[in-house]
Amino acid sequence: MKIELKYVMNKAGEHIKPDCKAVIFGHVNPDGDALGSTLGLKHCLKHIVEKVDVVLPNSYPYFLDWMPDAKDIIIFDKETKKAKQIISEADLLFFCDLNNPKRVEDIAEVINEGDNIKIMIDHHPQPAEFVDYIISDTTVSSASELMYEFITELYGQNLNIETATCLLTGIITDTGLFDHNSENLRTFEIVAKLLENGADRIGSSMSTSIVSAAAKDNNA
Ligand SMILES: [Mn+2]
Repeated sequence: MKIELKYVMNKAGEHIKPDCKAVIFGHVNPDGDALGSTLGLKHCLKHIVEKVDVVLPNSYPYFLDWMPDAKDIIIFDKETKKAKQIISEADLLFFCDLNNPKRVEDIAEVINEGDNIKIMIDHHPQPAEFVDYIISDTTVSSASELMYEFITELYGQNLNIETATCLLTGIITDTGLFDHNSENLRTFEIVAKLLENGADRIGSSMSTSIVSAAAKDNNA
């Protein structure tokens, strides 16, 4: 990992404190990587900060329902009032698997209302400068892969099973079971580390099989 990226990770990490309230956002029409990166971070931070929630602009596909804490995700277009309240009280806002406030749709209107620090963790090109810290790497397979680097840089190699499972799902779904975006050997090293930490390989792979089957159905 580039030294500059490590530096930004550590600078952003200085804001993560035990009395913090954090909200983690993923992109509209969430996929496996959006849930993987956001829920992966949530399962790490819930042992570190006072409160942490995942808020998504709209619903995620039914086949990601099994993911740890997926049912606790706050869907902004359904629970707008509750979501706005939580966002206004947050000290830390994380933007995962997205590079532009347009990708969170109506949520973008409320992210500047509270006194908060904004951190982006993403792999899409040309990140927009709407956050305090841009942790961006377009060479990684997925936001979940970059999230692994972020979490382990700050907190070491031991991940809980839920975090490992969520990050593995993000990597497997964004690479289409290593069919694309996975020419980098580092991806496979990280997958090995996630499996060592007890990641649920079957759940992660199953989600990808369903995505592939749905894509074939649509093309038929
Ligand atoms: Mn992604």
